[in-house]
Amino acid sequence: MTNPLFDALFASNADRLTPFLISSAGDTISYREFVESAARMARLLVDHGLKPGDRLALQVRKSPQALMVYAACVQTGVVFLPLNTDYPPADVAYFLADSSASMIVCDPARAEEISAIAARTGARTETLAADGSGSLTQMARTLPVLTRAEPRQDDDLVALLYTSGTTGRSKGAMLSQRNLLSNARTLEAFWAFSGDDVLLHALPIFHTHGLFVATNTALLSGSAMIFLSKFDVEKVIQSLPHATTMMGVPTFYTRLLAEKRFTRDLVQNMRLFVSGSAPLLPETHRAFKDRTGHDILERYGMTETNMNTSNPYKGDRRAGTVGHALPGVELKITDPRTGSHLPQGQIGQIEVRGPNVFQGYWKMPEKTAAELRDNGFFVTGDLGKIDEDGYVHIVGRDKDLIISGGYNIYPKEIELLLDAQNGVLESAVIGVPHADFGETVVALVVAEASVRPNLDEIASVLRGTLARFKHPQKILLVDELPRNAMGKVQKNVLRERYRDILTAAGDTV
Ligand code: MCA
Ligand code: AMP
Repeated sequence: MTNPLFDALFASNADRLTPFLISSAGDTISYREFVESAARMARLLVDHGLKPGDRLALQVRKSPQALMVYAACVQTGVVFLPLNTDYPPADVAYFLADSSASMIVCDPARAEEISAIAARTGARTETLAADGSGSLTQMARTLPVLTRAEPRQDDDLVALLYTSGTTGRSKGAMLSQRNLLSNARTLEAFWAFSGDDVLLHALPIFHTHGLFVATNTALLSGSAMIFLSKFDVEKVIQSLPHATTMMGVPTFYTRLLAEKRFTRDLVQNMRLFVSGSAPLLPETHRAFKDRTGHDILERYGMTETNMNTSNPYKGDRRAGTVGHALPGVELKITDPRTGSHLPQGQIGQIEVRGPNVFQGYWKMPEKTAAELRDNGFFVTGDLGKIDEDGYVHIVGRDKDLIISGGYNIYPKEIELLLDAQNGVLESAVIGVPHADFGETVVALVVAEASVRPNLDEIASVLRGTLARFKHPQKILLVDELPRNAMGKVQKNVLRERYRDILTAAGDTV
C-alpha cells in the first residue's frame, strides 16, 4: 500500500535539485532539501509517539519550516490542523479540546500561554519561529530522515481545517487524501502548471487557498514558489518580474492597482493571475485588464470542498462570474426550501458533488447531515445561478457570513458576545462594503430599556476577545432591529440602510 498524496507531492520531488522555495532576498531551498528536512521532522513526530490519525495543531507565522511540518504530517499520516495566527488563546483552547490534538506547534513568543492551554487537554507544545528556529527544528536537525511513508487509503484524513459556524461554534472540516489529491491534479491540469512555473505566494498558509490551492498545485507540478511571509505590496512588486503565476484574494489586486509602479512591463513574464476566496468586483477585473492586458482568472471554492469552479484557462474569462464546474465536479442550483433542482437561469442555492467534497465535520454528525446530503451533494450556503453559456454567477449568500479581505467572519460569534454585555438587549452584526477588504464588520446594538450601554467599553471587550480581523469597524446604537413576519432580523434591510456608514457620522465608536 502507498501514501498517494505523499508520493505525488513529496516523494516524486525527492531528487529534484531545482528550487522549491525562493525567499524575497533570493535564498532558495531546493525540492531535495525541502523533502529531506521534512523527513527529519517526520522522524521527530514518530519519535514523539504521534500515530497516524493523531492531530497536530500548528499556529505559527509563515515560513518554509511551517510547510515542512505539513509535509511531515502527510508522510506520517498525522492529521494537520493549521490555525490562523490571529486566533486568541480562547480560540486555540477550543480547537485543542475539540480536536484532542496530541501536539501544538506555536511561536516561541507565545509558548508560555499556549503550553498552559495545551496542558489542560494533554497536548505537547513545541515551538517554531518565523525565522525557522525553535524546539521543533532544533530537535529535528540531528535526526536521521524517515525514509518510509505511512501507507494511507483514499478516505484517510490528511487535514482538519476549522471553519466558523453559523451558530458561532467552529466546525472542523475533515479533508482526505482523495479530496486534496484530486483537486490538486485538476488544478494543475486546468491551469496548465508545469515545472517551468514560478508561483508568487503571498497568502497565509493556514487556509485552503494558500495551503492547498497554491502549494499543492505547485508541488504537484514541480513549480518553484517565491514565498513571501505575507502580502507586502513592495515585495510583491519586486518579485513580479521573476514570477509566472500568482494567486490572491481580491484585496491583493485592488492594492496592486493602487500602485503606479504596477504596470504591463512589470508583469511581462506572468502567464496567470488567479483570484478567489471572495467576490472580485467586475470593475477590478476590467481595471486590471486595462492596466496589464491580463484577464484575472476567478475561481470559486470552500474549505469543505476545495475548488469547485473556474473560469477557463484558454477562453473567455468573464468578469463577475466564477466560470464552470471543474472537471469531475458536479454543480447544481436548487430551491433553498425544497432542495429541488432549478432550471438554468434561476437563482437558488449552489450544491456541489465530487471527489473534492470533504468527509464531514469532525465529531458533528448532525451538522454534517444538515449540509452534506445522502446523495453526496454538499449544500454550500452560497446563492447563484448558471447563465446560458454555463458560467456560474454567485449572487449572494444564504448563510450569514461576512468575508473581509478573504477571511470569513460569522456574525453570530460577535452577536453572542455583544448580547452578553451590560445594557445590551440585542444586536445584529452585518458586513458593509469596504474599499480595501471588500466587506467589513459593523455592529448594531439595541439598549435595554432606559439604559445607555457604554460603547467604548464594549469595543474594548471585543478587542480583548476576538481575532483582530473580526473587530467591528463601527458599533452603533439603534432603537430597534427590523424584523420580518417570522420575527427574524432582516439583515438585508440593515445592510442597505448602513452601506455608507463608514463614511458617515453617527453615535458610534
Ligand atoms: C488584516 N487585518 C484585517 C484583515 N487582515 N482586518 C480585516 N480583514 C482582514 N482580512 C487587520 C490587521 O490585523 C491590521 O490591524 C489592519 O487590519 C490593517 O492591516 P494590513 O497591514 O492592511 O493587513 P495585511 O496584513 O496587509 O492583511 C490584509 C490581507 C490579509 C493581505 C488582505 O488579510 C490576507 O492575506 N488575506 C488573505 C486571506 C485568505 O488567504 N483567505 C483564504 C481563505 P491593526 O491595524 O490593528 O494592526 S480559504 C477560502 O476562503 C476558500 C477556500 C477559497 O475560496 O479560497
Ligand atoms: P471558507 O469558508 O473560508 O472556505 O470560504 C468559502 C466561501 O468563500 C464560499 O462559500 C463563498 O461564499 C466565498 N468565496 C470563495 N470564492 C469566491 C468567489 N470567487 N466569489 C465569491 N465568493 C467566493
